[in-house]
Amino acid sequence: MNVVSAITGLPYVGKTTLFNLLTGAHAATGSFSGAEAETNVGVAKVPDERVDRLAALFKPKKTTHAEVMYRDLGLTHAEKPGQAISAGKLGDLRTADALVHVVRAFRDPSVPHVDGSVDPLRDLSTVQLELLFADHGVVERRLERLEPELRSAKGAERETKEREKAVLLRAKTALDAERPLRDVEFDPDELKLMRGFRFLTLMPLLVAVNLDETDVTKPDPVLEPLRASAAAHRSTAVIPFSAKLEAEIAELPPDEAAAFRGDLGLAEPALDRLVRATYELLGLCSFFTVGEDEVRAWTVPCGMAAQQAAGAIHSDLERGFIRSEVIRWDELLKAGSEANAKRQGLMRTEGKTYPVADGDVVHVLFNV
Ligand SMILES: Nc1nc2c(ncn2[C@@H]2O[C@H](COP(=O)(O)OP(=O)(O)O)[C@@H](O)[C@H]2O)c(=O)[nH]1
Ligand SMILES: [Mg+2]
Repeated sequence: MNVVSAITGLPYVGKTTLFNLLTGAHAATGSFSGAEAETNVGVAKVPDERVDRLAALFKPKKTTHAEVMYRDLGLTHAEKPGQAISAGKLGDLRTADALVHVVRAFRDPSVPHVDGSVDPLRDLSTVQLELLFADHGVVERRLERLEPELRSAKGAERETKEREKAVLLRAKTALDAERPLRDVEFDPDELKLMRGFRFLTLMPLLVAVNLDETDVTKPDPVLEPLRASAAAHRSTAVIPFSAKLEAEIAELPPDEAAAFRGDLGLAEPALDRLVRATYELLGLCSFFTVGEDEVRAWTVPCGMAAQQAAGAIHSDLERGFIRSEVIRWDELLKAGSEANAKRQGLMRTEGKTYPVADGDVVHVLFNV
C-alpha cells in the first residue's frame, strides 16, 4: 500500500522546512512566501537498513525502498475555529492516512508567531480544535440527511442506517466534549461504518515538535507536557526534532553528517524516527522480495495473510497464490545466499493464511 501523510499546523512553524527535508523538494519557506496557499506534494523514501543490507548481498539492478507520500498543507490563521482550513486542503487532509502536526517550540524571535508567543500546548489545542470542528460538521450534516433516509428505508437497509446513526451519535458525543475520535473505543464494525467519512481526529497523530537546535540534545522542559498530553491520547506520538539543525546536517556529505550526529549524540535522523513512528501508528510492516533484478520493500498491515500480502506485489500473485517460501532477512544475510539458506533448512514453506511478519523475505509461488 502507498502511505500518505499530511503535514499540518499553524503558519511559520517549520512545516515546509520539514516537508523539504523529508522529500528533497525545494518548496518555498518563510513568512512571506505565500506558499501556504497551495498543497506541496512529495515522496519520501522510507529509510530501512534491512533493504540496504539485502541489496549489498544481492547487488540487484534496482533497489526499491518503501515510500511515504507527504502533503504539506498548512492551516491559515483564523479568529474562530472552522475557518482555518480551506475546502481544497480539507480534501487533501481527509484522504491522508496519518497526520503530522508540526508544533513550534523554537524561540527564534526573527520568526513571528501568528498568536504572538511561542506556546506549543496552546498551538496543539488550537489545531486540534480546528480538526474537531471539521469532523463535527461532517457528523452533523450526515445525521441531518440520515433522518429522511431512515423514514423511507426498510429491512436490512434500515438496520444499517440505524447502526450508522448510533455510531455517529457516539462520535458526536465525543466531539461535543472536544475529544478526538481516535480516543473513542469503536469496534471493527463501527470503524467500517465510519471509514467513508475520513474523520481527521480518527487518524493517527504524530506531533512533530520543532525545537531550537540547542535544545534537541538536552531534555527540554517544553517536551514533558507535550509527551504527557500525547500519553493521555491513543494513537498519538511525539517526535522532537530541529528543522534548522536537520537542514544544516542535510547539507553535509553523508560521512560528515553521521559524524556530526554522533558528536551531538543524536542516534538517528529525526526524519527516520518520524517515518518509523508513522508505520508503527498505522500498524504497518515491511516484507521484502529479493533477486538479481530487484531488492524491494513492500508495505502491508502487520500480520496480513500471505495470499493477500502477495497482492501488494501483483494481483496475479494473489489470485494464483500456491504457497510462499519465507526466511527472515537477517537469517538470509547470515546464510549468505538463498542456496545456502535452503541447504541449511532455513527456508520455510508457508501457505495462504500465514501472517506475514515484519522483515520476512518472501518468494511467492503462483499459477494463473
Ligand atoms: N530558528 C528556527 N527557524 C526555523 C525553524 N524551522 C523553520 N524556521 C524558519 O521559520 C520560517 C517558517 O518556516 P516554514 O518551513 O516556511 O514554515 P511553515 O509556514 O510552517 O511552512 C522560515 O523562515 C524558516 O527558516 C527552526 O527549527 N528554527
Ligand atoms: Mg509552508
